[in-house]
Order: sequence, then C-alpha cells, then structure tokens
Amino acid sequence: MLAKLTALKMLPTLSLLLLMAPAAAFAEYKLNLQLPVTALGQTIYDLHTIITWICVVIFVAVFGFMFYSIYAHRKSVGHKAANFHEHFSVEVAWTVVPCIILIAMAWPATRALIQLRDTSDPDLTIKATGHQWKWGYDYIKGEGEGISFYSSLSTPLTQIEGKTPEAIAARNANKNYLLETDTTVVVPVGKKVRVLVTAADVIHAWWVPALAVKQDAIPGFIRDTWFKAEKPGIYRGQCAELCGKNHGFMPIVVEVKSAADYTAWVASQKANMKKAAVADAADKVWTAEELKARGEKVYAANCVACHQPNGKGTPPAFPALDGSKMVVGAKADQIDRVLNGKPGTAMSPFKHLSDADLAAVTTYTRNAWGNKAGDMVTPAEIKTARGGGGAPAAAAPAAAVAATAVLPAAVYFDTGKAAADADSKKTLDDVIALLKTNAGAKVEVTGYTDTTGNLNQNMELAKQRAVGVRDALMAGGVAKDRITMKPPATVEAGGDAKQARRVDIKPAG
Ligand code: HEC
Ligand SMILES: [Cu+2]
Repeated sequence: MLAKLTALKMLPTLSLLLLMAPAAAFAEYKLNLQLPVTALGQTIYDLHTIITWICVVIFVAVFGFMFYSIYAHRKSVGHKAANFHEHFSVEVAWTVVPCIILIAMAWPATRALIQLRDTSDPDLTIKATGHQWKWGYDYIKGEGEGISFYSSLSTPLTQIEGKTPEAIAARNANKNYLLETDTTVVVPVGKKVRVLVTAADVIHAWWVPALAVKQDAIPGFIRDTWFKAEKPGIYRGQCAELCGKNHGFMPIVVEVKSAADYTAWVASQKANMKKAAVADAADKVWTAEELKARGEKVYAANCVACHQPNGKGTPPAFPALDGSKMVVGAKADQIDRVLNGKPGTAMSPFKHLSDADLAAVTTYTRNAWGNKAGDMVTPAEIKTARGGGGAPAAAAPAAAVAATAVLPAAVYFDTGKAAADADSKKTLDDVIALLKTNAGAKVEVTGYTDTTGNLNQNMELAKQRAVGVRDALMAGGVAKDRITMKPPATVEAGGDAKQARRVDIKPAG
C-alpha cells in the first residue's frame, strides 16, 4: 500500500524523466531547434525554451495535483466528497493566474514578432524567387546589385536513387544530403539583409532555420523578411511548402562571409557576368565545336539529373535523348521543347538560360552520344524562337551610346502621376533621338521606389512608371527588343522623394 503510494507520487518525476530521456540516449540526434546565428534567432530560441519549460511545469503541477486528489480522496478509504459551489476566491484565482501567465508569455513573443516584421533600412536586398524546383536569386540593392543566378540541388541522382551499395554508402556519408546546391546565396556578416520572397509558379517557402527566417513565396505577391547573421558560416535550409513532386529537392544554402570576402565575391561575380556578356555578344560568330564544348557544361549543370550524363534518361519517366527522334529531328521542335518545356511533365521551360547556353545545349545533344545530326543551333535561332523576332540587331556597339552625354538618363514623375513631368518629356525625346541614330544600341529601364508605405503597391507603381517609359520610347519608334525591363529597385527611405519616383534609362550591357 505504502509502496504503491510512493510509486504514484513519483509519476510526475517519471514523466519528466521520460521527456528528457531521448536527449540523453541519442546525443548525436538533436531534438531541439538549430542553434541560431542571429540575435533575433536567439530571442526566438530562448522564447521557445522558456515557454516549453513553463508548459512542463504547469503540466506537472496540474496532473500531479489531479492524480494526488483522485488517489488520496478515493471512496475505498471512506472519503466523503465535499459539496461546495461558487467558491469566489478559487474562481478568481483560476481566472487571474492563467491570464497573468498568458500575458507574461505573449508580451515577449509579440515583441519578437514585431521585430521579425521590421524590414526597414536594410544594408542589402535580395529577391528570392521559388520555381518548381529551384530558387532564383537577384541582388537588387546594396553592394552586389545586379548579381543574379539560379540555385539548384547538387546531390547526385545516383545517391537519391540508391540503386547500388556504393551509391547508398555515398549517400550515408553525405552530411549535406539534399541540403546542397550548385550556387549559394552569399551575404556579408553583421549586415541587415532583406529578402523579398516571391514565386514564379506555385507557392514555395524560403526557410533557413539558423537564420530564423521562414517566409511563404507566393506567385504574384512579394513578401519580405530579414536577417542579420552574426557568425560567418554556411547555413542550410529548404523549401517549406509542399510545392509538388520535387518539393524536397529545392534546398537553400546561405554562405555568410566577412565583409572583405563578400566584396571579393561580388567582384568575382561581376567579372564573370562581364566575361559572359562579352562571350555571348549578339554579333559573336560561334563554331560548332565551341557550342558543343559549352553545351556539354550546360547539359551537366541543367539536364543530367533527369536525362543522365550518358543521355539514356531513366525511361519511362525521363526519356533518353540519345537516339531520340525529337533531338535529331527538326531543330524547331527541339528548341521549342527545351525553351518552353512540356506542360504537365517534369520537362520544365529552360527560358531562363541565355540564348548562347540554349544554342550550346541543343547543339550538344544533337551531336553527343549516338546522335549525329551534324548541324548546329545558333544563339540567333534561339532568339527568333523566343519571339524576340526579326534579324539580330545591327552590330553597332552599345559603347557608342555610353559615350554620349544623354545616357544614363533619369525620367521623373510627379507624385501619383503616371505621366512623366515636363522636363522629363524633353529627356525622353533626347533618348529617342539618340537611339534613332544608334541603330544597334539597347537600353535598360529601371523603375524606382522607396521603402515607405506598402511594398507591393510601391513595386507596382515603379513597374507602371517603367512601362510608361518603355511605351514612350516605343511610341517614339524604338523597337521593343532594344528595351530591357529591369526589376523595380528601391532607394533609401528618407532621401529625396523625387528620386523614389524616377525611372532610369541606362545603356544595356
Ligand atoms: C526534371 C527533369 C528534367 C530535366 C532537368 C530536363 N528534362 Fe528534358 N524531359 C524531361 C521529361 C519528363 C521529358 C518527357 C516529356 C514528355 O512527356 O514528352 C523530357 C523531354 C525532353 C526532350 C524531348 C525528348 C523526346 O524524345 O521527346 C528534350 C529534347 C529534352 N527533354 C531536353 C532537355 C534538356 C536540353 C535539358 C537541360 C537543359 C532537359 N531536358 C532537362 C525531364 C527533364
Ligand atoms: Cu518549393
């Protein structure tokens, strides 16, 4: 009897032990959140810990009290039930005490939530766009502005399929299995990074636990979040929204670097972009060999996951390109399939690759393995297929434009107006005149906004102003394919409001 009683009295202690046991038993499997590397992340982590313990204490106290009461006052020991109703002080106590506990928990939690939403005054802004199934990144403000790339899963398909003992061993040894990408988001340490999150097809979510960010990416909307990493390192995350069959195959890797390393990274990215722009100049004459060599790389980076390095695919899910009638057949069909994909299948559009990359990869597949089409696809053919239309632009160098005093030009808008102000009409006329005399010159158009007010509305207005400028240029006789529309950019809040309602026209390239 007494033994039974002590055992029962120990129940709460036992349940607490049970709660903690797994942590001791599987030390290498962490049963907690990832360690945060941002101050706000630490706040969230601490909140989670303290609130969990508050819950544990309440749980133990309530159940301890309940079990004790049931046991000590049972009928078999002759206990007589007390019979009272409406005990004023008890009722007040059990209303007030939980209220105080709830407020004590909600207060710091709300403060953290408000901080979480405060995306003002970032040092740099990056746009993350979810695609089925990869992430696209555009650095749109701050050092690194203009850098833009895609980031795809880099875990080899053999490891994912695990068909051989070697592949399974490799998978087991791979610490970053399904958490590794071909390119990484690089950011400087100790700087406030604002991330604009959106999606191109279905809802995704940008989630990096160590940075305490998790934001849904919704097509047609721009949401934002931020983080300020306090420790250099590599932090991994995933898409956190069930976004289709390869939902688990679009990880996120953020590399936090020191200021100097970040600057070096920006410089190397920009140098690569310049090199690529020079290498892909519209007037470049490609040889079949050059295209094939480049195509092999493009294929390795974009197509092997499904069509395999040997071009055999994994039928029936992924058809072989080696020996495919479409690949060695009419160029136009193949270009269309690669450019636009096939809706409803895993063959998604590859429009985001450059003309040169697409020409290279189609040329490569037409002539690799057993395929012997013996011809080549040029970037100009891709351009035509894109609907860019017409003959390639006459080869007047863009530098001719940069050398004049007209560009870059800024067109200003009055508050709330969709039409340019009077001075700017003259600027537009100058730009049109300039473009008429430089037949090959192209321009980039960027609308600006600031960080005050409603972000989506601002972005929409900036876009409308940019479209207004493009339409004005087109009305002046400038062909549409000579105007590249850039994503809206932001100026610092608190600056000259006029600058936040401008549209820049810059020489392209
Ligand atoms: C995510 C998987 C995936 C990736 C990556 C992929 N494809 Fe495909 N591809 C497919 C599927 C699935 C089909 C079959 C579509 C269908 O049902 O007709 C296909 C079909 C094709 C076809 C038509 C073949 C035929 O005989 O009908 C070509 C050409 C092709 N892909 C080229 C490429 C190229 C080039 C790349 C890289 C730039 C690429 N694919 C990347 C999945 C993929
Ligand atoms: Cu996703």
